[in-house]
Amino acid sequence: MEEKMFCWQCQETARNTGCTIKGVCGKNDTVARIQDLLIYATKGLSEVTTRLRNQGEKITKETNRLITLNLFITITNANFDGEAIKDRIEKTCALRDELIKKLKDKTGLSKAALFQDKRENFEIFHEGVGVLATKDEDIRSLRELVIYGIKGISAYAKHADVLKNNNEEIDIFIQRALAKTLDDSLTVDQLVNLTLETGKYGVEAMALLDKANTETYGNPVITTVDLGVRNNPGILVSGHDLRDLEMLFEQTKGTGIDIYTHSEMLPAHYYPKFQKYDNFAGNYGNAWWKQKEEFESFNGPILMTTNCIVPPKDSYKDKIFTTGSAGYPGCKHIPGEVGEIKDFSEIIEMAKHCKAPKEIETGTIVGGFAHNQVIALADKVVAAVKSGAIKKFVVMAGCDGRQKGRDYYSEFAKALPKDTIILTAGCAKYRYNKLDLGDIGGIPRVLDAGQCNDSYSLAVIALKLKEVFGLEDINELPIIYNIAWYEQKAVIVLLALLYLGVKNIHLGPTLPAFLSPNVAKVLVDTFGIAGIGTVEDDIKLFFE
Ligand code: SF4
Ligand code: SF3
Repeated sequence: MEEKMFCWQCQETARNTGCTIKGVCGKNDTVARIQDLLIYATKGLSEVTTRLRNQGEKITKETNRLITLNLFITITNANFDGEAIKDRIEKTCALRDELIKKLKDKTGLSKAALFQDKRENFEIFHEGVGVLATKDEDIRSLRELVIYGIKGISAYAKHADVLKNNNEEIDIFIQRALAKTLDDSLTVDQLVNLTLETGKYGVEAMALLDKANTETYGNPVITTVDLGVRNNPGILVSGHDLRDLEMLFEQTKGTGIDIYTHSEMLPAHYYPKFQKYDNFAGNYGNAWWKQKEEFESFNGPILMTTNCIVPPKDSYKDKIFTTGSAGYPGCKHIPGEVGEIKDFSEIIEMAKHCKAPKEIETGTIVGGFAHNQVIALADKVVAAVKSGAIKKFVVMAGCDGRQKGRDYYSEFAKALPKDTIILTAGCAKYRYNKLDLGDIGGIPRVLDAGQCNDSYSLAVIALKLKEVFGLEDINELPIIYNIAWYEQKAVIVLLALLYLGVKNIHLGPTLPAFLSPNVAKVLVDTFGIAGIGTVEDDIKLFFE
């Protein structure tokens, strides 16, 4: 049956089965169909590039970039701008048509690689496009798991790319894997293997981004971040793109405009290079889903560099600017390709005429515990473990979201025994990073490594501890994994951890709707993946 839309890629999907009328995130059915078509066209282009590589042709960086950005744009809450997405479908199909001319053998190309339609039809339902086009529920589940994983990889690869770090092997994998999602001859077992391979490239992409970030901005250091406000007008920056933030800092030098971070931009404070800017004022507010109240009281313009956008209220919509993968109809998009300097003057000009932000909280939080900093403290940490002062580490990385059930994470953090340390990354931290959970011999009980991509840092820390304690297996460490997910970057973090051999990860607040019962069983049987229960039951499960 033809659906208006079908999307189940995030944790908040309707009834935990799928959004079919309108997205819980605010994505309407038209934009959902246009996004589906963009993914379809991108799969077709990837089939062609993969064939060309097999015939010995080189694929340009521009083509690789087009593909990663197409994927990134369709991540939850990144881009709601149907017309901008239609532009990309046109671009993708035109490029594909050029490349098809170079193919020596055009036999057996999929419908996606041959798809043609007029722009005015991009928003109507197309047979064979979208999640439900795959009829077998296990194949569908695995195909989508792979696609969501590579959306996450694409986001991280894009962030590394703007910092002049790329690894073509990652692009080759992305395109090969996308082409495989069109291949009806693949079995469930082959797709399970492709899923695990996706995890491998997830590790590569996060390692690449870690290298890019630390080589460009220095290794994160322990940092105290202000939560209050100053008296100058400000610009609030959200999302994950550090290069955009850097360009904005360069352009606001001497203007009297302060820069604040929101949600996933908080970890920018931990990098030595950003600490040099004296107009770097602090972090304003909480996780992405609180933006309706917090953007209003901020008073100044807001730059969304990536996901997560909540459809804005009219009261501040004209102050929202998007760039990169982000987009929202009616909000100004600041253009700029990889390597170009973006022009943020309109945002800066607007800020000059705005009131200073209204203070919504005071105090500070501490972060900057990425791998280099934690390893520098290794002696102290190891001594605390050996003395019994630290009994367990609890990895509570991932995403935050608006669902009520997420109170679990604040309550779980509060209920943890006092001799446990929380290792975190991603916006999940906002559920417990202001609870004053204290410290153990000077080591804070919440160690924030950074953004969701810095979950890689947590894996590096775990591997280092394994080495220091002389253990054979990462799972022998006193580490519990209780991870919260929301969008597709968390999917790649999960697949990356599985690839690194981490077992018994608890995933919540609900298990992904896109896991069919059989695929969920494979994850449970092979990796010990489990959901969450009540705080009381889970504390018993982990500690008794
Ligand atoms: Fe629904 Fe999530 Fe898809 Fe939005 S991204 S339409 S909330 S499943
Ligand atoms: Fe958060 Fe969107 Fe996922 Fe990057 S900002 S962790 S949800």
